[in-house]
Amino acid sequence: MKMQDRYDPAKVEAKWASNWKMRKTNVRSEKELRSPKRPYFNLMMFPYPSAEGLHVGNMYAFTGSDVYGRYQQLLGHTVFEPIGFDAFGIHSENFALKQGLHPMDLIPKNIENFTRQLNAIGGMYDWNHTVDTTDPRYYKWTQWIFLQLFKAGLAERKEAPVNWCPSCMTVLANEQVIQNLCERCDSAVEQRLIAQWFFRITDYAPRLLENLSQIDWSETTKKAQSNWIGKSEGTIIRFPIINKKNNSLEVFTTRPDTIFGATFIVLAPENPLVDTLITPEQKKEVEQYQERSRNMDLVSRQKQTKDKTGIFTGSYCTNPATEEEIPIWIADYVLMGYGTGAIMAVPAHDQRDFEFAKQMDLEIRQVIYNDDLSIPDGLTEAYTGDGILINSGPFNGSDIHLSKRKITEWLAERKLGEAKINYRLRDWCISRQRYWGPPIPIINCESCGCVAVPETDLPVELPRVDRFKPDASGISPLARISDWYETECPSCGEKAQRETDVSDTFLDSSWYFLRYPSVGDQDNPFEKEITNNWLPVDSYIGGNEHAVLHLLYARFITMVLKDLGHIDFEEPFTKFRAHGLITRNGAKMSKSRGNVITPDAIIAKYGADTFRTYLMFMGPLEEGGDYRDDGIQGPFGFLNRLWETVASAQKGEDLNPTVEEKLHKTIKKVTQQIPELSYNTAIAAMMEYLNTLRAGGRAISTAEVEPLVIMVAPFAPHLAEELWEYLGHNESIFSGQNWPTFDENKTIDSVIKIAVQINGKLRGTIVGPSNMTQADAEQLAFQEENVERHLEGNSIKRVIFIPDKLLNFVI
Ligand code: ANZ
Ligand code: ZN
Repeated sequence: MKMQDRYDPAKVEAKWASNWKMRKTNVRSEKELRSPKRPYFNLMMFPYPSAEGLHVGNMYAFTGSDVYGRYQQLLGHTVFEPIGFDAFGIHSENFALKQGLHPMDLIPKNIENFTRQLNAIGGMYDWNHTVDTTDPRYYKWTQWIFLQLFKAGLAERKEAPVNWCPSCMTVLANEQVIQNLCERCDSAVEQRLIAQWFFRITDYAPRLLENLSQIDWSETTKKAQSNWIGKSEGTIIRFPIINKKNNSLEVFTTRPDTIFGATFIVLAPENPLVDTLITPEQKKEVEQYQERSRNMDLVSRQKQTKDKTGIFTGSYCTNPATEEEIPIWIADYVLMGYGTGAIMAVPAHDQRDFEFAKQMDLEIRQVIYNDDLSIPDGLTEAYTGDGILINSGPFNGSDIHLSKRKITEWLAERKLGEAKINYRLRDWCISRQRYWGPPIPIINCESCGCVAVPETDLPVELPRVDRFKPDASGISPLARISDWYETECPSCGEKAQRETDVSDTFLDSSWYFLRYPSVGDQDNPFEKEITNNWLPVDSYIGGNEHAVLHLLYARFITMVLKDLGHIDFEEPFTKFRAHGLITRNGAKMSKSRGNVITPDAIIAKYGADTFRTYLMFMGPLEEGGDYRDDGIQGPFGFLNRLWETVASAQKGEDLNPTVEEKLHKTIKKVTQQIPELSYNTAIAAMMEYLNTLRAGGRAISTAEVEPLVIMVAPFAPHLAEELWEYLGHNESIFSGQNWPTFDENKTIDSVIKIAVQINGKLRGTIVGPSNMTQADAEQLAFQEENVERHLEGNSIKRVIFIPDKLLNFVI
């Protein structure tokens, strides 16, 4: 074969795209799925196919993951790299509404466009194993999963206060409310009481938290999950209610040590106990206040504002520690959904209680003392620091940490309380009163209650409905179609009605990775043998915005499926790395700024290989980077020079000694940096090597260029294939274990000398490789007799180390 002298990316890329397709390079065959050789499941987050097409942010994430997958393939793994479409949900539905289209017409078009773009970027996608969550052959199994949870008692319908977005006209999960606003449309969120389906993810809170220590995930992601799960160790304390025999109210506190300072009680306005506590005089005001807080969302109620509101119920209870009568109030800063929906207020040591007490003129009694505090003047704000107990009867003088335990024990002995672990995590509300989702497979029967649709009747297909716009009633659009929802009860055969809510898109994406290798199986959601071969996922790279939504739900569903005996592992993703974000010329990329990059135009101009290489060259993948419009020239020049160099290389095995040393160093560096996702430094090392190779205008041998072609392959796969073929190989560069190896000895620089001083006086020299660490240099210095003698009996105060030059001990 002959090479053109000029690098023509469009031609090369078209050739290899069709070649891969023809040779099925990226498709895992039935045989490979069943008896794979060194299988490696390389996952990336599947996109929702928007009408705008893929943006640079998507491309960045997909390329970052694809580079990793291709690298694994070159190491000799059989890599499975599927992609699919998360096409249900409010994004698509809202867009369709805006454009006056039907999602059933819109989605296939978008998927087609996405597929074209995904192919253009050169990912090694296995298109024989793709999923579209809106395909009944897929959501049949999403519904099946719902039924497994339902049958296991993990799905339940209950009335619950929910976040309601008046603009999207839908319920939002807590995770979708950002500072009181709807994540999607920025409208202020309200609270509503609706019957909803919940998954009991809270049952799994301890395990979801504990397992975090066993999985290799980005620290930031693990931290976000652990905060979200929010384990809190505290005490339940019972306060007997005055004039109500044998009745007491329970509070949850993390500060039982402050009980002697609890001067009043506050209940959440919606706490059912309130009704039994209101005295006739207070009835009107309390009910007005309850009404008022019903209209507030849960998020802003937790805000730290100085203005506290609340109403006295008229009732009192006894503080079991002081035996004093203290008033019971209601206030919206106490939430029903956490702890017991009631708190003991300790204004001296809790800031919210402090502000409330100031506002309502309630007693503030200090019970923790610390030298920094002056008691006589009183507190100007809550004191939340360390200290010892005062005004606390038998516990005076003991420190707060010890007192927490002692007071909890003291209460437990009197049956007034006990230790309790609480979690912030709430149950997962999975029903949506919208159209564009899989119908929840339940039939509501008057006599039998909620009955599961028989598995043999799945899928419950989403009918094509033209009036799918939600309205303010909060009732699902499907509830308008009696033809669809009128049915028979599978249990008693009487007239019954289908559930008209659809499920959350996060349910669709909680198990898609399980489906990929088993796509096409009509009888099982995932086949046992294939699943065991390929799962759990080896590497998952995606956005950290999914840390507490998708990634937590996927872990939960996997754990449940394990417990129900459907799979053998409980953590879906062995390794997860969160990629960073990219900006453009320093600013966030957004449509409103008009600075969004259209990948198509850049690919048309420079080719996908240059675009990929540039994206990966911007910075470490986990940190993201800044897209500078002129930045692409560097990588473009690099690939052009590589082309030229290979085209002019002479067939031969000879390695120039300088080149050889540089080559081994480069292989070492690239091999170390790729798994760290420091693609930018790997690319920089390859650029340097190419410069070394081309320096001096000497003749270059094919043996000198071939390893570079392989190392470039994850970044510029089409170009690498073309050069590989040119170098005389018939098989794809990705078809074998082609990654080059390095010889450690050849990566060591010629030896250097370092002067060793003690208090500035030369006492010896050490000899070793350049770039020695301080620790290594010290190690060698201590072995020098003269140095050792001068150091003996002295302690080293300071060490000055100048790499490759000097080591000075100050004694
Ligand atoms: C008395 C106390 C004294 C408290 C003190 C704090 C400081 P975490 O760590 O988040 O679990 N609390 C309990 N239930 C609540 C609810 N439903 N709504 C609002 N606040 C609630 O926080 C536990 C603390 O948050 C509890 O400990 C309680 O206030 C408050 F010096 O009880 B504490
Ligand atoms: Zn029935």
